[in-house]
Amino acid sequence: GFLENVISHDIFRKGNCTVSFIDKHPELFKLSPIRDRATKTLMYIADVTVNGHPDVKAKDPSKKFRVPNVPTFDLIQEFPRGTKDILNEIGREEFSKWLREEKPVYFTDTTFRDAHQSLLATRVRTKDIMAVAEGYAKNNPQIFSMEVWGGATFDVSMRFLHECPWKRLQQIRKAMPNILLQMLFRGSNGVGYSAYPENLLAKFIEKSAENGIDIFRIFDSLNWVEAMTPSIKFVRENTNSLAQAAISYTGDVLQKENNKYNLQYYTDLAKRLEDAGAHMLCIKDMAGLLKPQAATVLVEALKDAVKLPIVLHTHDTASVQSATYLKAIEAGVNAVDCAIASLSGLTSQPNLNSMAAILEGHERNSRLNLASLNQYSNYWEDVREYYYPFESDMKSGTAQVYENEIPGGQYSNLRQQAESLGLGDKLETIKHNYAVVNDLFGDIVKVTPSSKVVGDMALFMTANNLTAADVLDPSKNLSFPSSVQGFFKGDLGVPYGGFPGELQKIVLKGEKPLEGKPNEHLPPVDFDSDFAAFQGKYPSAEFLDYLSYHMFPKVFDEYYRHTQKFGNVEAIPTPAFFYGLKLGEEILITLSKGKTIIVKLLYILPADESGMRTVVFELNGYARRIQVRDTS
Ligand code: 3PY
Ligand code: ZN
Repeated sequence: GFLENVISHDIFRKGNCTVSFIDKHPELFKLSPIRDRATKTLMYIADVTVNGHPDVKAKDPSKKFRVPNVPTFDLIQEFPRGTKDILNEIGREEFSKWLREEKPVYFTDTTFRDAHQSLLATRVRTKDIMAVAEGYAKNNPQIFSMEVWGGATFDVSMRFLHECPWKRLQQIRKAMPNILLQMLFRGSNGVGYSAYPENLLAKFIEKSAENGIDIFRIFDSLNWVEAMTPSIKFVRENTNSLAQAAISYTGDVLQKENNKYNLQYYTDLAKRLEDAGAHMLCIKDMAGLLKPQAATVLVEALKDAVKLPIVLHTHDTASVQSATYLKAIEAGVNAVDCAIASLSGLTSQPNLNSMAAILEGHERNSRLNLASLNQYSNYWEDVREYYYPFESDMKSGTAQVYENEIPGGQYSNLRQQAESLGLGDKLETIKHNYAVVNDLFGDIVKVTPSSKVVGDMALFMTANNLTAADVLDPSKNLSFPSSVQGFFKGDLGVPYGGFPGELQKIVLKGEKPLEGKPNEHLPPVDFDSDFAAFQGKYPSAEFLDYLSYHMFPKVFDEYYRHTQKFGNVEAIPTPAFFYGLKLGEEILITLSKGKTIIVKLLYILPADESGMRTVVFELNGYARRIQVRDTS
């Protein structure tokens, strides 16, 4: 950088160099942007190679990766007509009626969001998605929608992948202009874990639509309609997108006695969400509890109760949810959520490829391109290997989920959490306590973030060997986890049927619970003055970054600093991103259109007395030395 600038400077080359030469020529300190980016990229790779990736706990040095085969597609071919074209042509009210009346059943593909959230701790990187996005949209225009955003992806992409979630969305939008793009939105909790001010939610929804979201799947972690209504309204008023209201399914609708979540409960909710302005209704079976016979009853009842199209989401934790889909399809459900074969099953969604195959010849068959889907499954099978440290060790479906009701996305997380608390061998107790906590809390809906509260409490009970009776004994004076205190204070709203009063008093220790909606007490964001202050602190950040910051201030701050130090790491191939380079290994990195660098790791010198190591690369054929501190 600097030295090369000096050596190549005219004055220096002519030998006219005086002592003040450097002071008088500030341009010597300017590096070309692409050179600067290349250096930052090398710094990142050098660091991961020497110190390992902080997120990868157990690296397998013998691991070899296959080169994933990207299915071919025609680069210059126009995008075939898809659901996005239909929405654009007829508008959302007509679209909603159209879908409701369609004979074939449609498929939402969750591969880019829920599938990897539930199987790989949400770690799939933009680069691996973008390698297939355009081809997928061209080869599979029959797909109803792609779930690509929201849920945990927003947080994880910044926190662990050091990527901008908005840029991911923009790129997918560009690559898939013919298919509806969908996100999961947690109602007043946005894409976070607690309530946000209403004007921030409104702005977030507006910008999400502007950047590509066509369908907002909106839920509340306690099925509290009041908390979902504003989001539905913002979609209606601030965008041309579809508001898909989701009812989180819990328990068993067929259970005869003492059923808090009976058919009436669901049909009432559905009507209220229709009245609130939803364009579509989703049965969100986040734990995979909806049994086949229950699906028949529930789908038929909801179709009777409302005029909206009904879609069904589930997780295949019990490994029988394709049976549920078949029953739901026969009962008239309009769309179901599936994941590409190699990222399906267990805590993820049912298998898209197999569903397509078993529907061949069925009167509601929707003629998916099975041969193409199988090629994409092969691609994802190879790419999945990159993410091996994030796999859960679940090997088969479990019928225990009907007892513990743990959501798919949480199931795989719980083991990691248990291990980090030194409770790795107590997983059975934790799962059992999860159900005990649910009873103590009065049988609540468990989905992000209420599921996290139940999980925290189950871990707390397990760690401290507590029984339900201990928890209910005020003389124990327990210091409950902060999420549990917040829950009983009303941070997430009020559960259906109210809080169990006795336990609430014990947890709150005399403190008064909040009244009204959890975000009612939050002051609105003053966008003008606040954004200016934000830019003062983060000079190269933009308005979308500002929204990211408001969702996750601390995570954004770290993401920003990472970007300052290492540049945009999105372009680094996934194996190098997580595992660094091996000696002699060479990779291509496309930093921007037409700017590809060739990076080869030549050697690494031992640490000097101050703990620094020199990593020597070949960059486009020239040696480059990078200094990193060895912290390994
Ligand atoms: C999320 O909120 O991220 C979920 O996937 C809930 O099911
Ligand atoms: Zn889900």
